[in-house]
Amino acid sequence: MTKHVIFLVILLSNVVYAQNSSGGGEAYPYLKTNVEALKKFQDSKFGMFIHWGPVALRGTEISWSRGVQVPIDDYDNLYKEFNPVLFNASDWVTTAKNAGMKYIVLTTRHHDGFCLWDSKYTNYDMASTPYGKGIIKDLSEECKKQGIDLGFYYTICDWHHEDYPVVYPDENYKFHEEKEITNPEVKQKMDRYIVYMENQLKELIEAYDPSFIWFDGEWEWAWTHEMGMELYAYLRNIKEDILINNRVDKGREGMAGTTKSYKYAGDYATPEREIGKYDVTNAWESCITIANQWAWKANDKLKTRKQCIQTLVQTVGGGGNLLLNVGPMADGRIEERQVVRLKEIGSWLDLYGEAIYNTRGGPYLPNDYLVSTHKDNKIYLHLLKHPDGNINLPLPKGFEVKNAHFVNQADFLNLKIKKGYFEVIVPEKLPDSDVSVIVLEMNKSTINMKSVENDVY
Ligand code: JFZ
Repeated sequence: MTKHVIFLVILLSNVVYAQNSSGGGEAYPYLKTNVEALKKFQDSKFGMFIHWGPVALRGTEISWSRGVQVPIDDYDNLYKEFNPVLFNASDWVTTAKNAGMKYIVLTTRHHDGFCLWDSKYTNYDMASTPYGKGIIKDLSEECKKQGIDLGFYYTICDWHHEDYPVVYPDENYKFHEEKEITNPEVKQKMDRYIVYMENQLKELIEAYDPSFIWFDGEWEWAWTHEMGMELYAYLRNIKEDILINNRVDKGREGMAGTTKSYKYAGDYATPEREIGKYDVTNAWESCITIANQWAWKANDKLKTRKQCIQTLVQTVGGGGNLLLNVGPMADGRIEERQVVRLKEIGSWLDLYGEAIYNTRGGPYLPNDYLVSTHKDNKIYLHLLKHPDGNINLPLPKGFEVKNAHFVNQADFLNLKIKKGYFEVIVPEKLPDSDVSVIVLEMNKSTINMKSVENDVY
């Protein structure tokens, strides 16, 4: 009997947390996203994206500068000078950890084709540099040691590989429609190229046990919906609980990154360079740079503390995760001013982390003044600006507010309950200059709370 009750509770809690996601797409509808892995991912909220490679020697954008600002011949030989003697996995992971990040996603291979590990399947890799060895082994061991999840960015396009048919730069490079390959020679090359990718991905998973594979480059014409679903199934077959972003398939809607429909494979959506739209049903992660470029650039304009923290709370309040990108320098270090900025975010999270980690977005729809998160019997109101006096919000249906106070402050704020509304009087001086957080203690668990429109604040 108790066994059945326990089973039922597990089943129900899965139902509560189960997000709509495509998983295997129309070819593999039974290949559902792993529920526990997705829950852990959504609980962790904040990760570090790392874009790195020999191009850091030039300070231009990774891959996109190949054949544009940097002649192809120069670009493809940069690895011969790439010797990041100051790379220290512990420094990178500690930097992420001190920022309050729970996972790291590293560009194992970007569109320029260079591989950051020692790959059996190519010599265009770290082992062929003066440094002489891959860096992913150290990084994965350090992540395990410090309790940080590790994911691998691996792009589908490789503009350096002889079998890959798309050439960049071409005249009007933009998102391409998928196209059937009619030339049998090209078809043969593409088939060989897919085997190359599968081999490398299997090599990465077996050697370093990543939690996520973060695909990219799926927009090029040579990649088809069928290829995407096959690759998704191939990887889930190697590691059942791996999470794979929606760029494995063709279902992504531009930079907004949402998935067009369940016919496409993928476990979460990937808005790029923007905070995703409010969506507490589907899993998503915004990737945003701490400076301007993905890869390191001297004097690249850094986002302010306020921009970073507000981006984080707006993302989480909208139901997503934030993957904040840093580009380490050619010598292997993360630039000091970036380390300092990341530490500032971490210090904010030391105080306000309870309003971020393990929460879900909403119930209030984001506006210019506030975003909200919730967990247990609490709603958190993250203030992006001073509301000038008071906050006036509709009560979620069936809930009561017991009291209101700032996170980490014992004093209750002045609270007035009106018909269907409540009002919190906000003191003139807020505890944090960039984002202060008010906790509303509710009369019951907020877990199944529905979203609430808030035309007033
Ligand atoms: C892609 C990458 O190309 C970029 O370098 C970075 O890794 C990011 C996370 O993902 O972003 C894109 C995708 C498509 C275009 C530009 C940037 N495009 O087609 O112009």
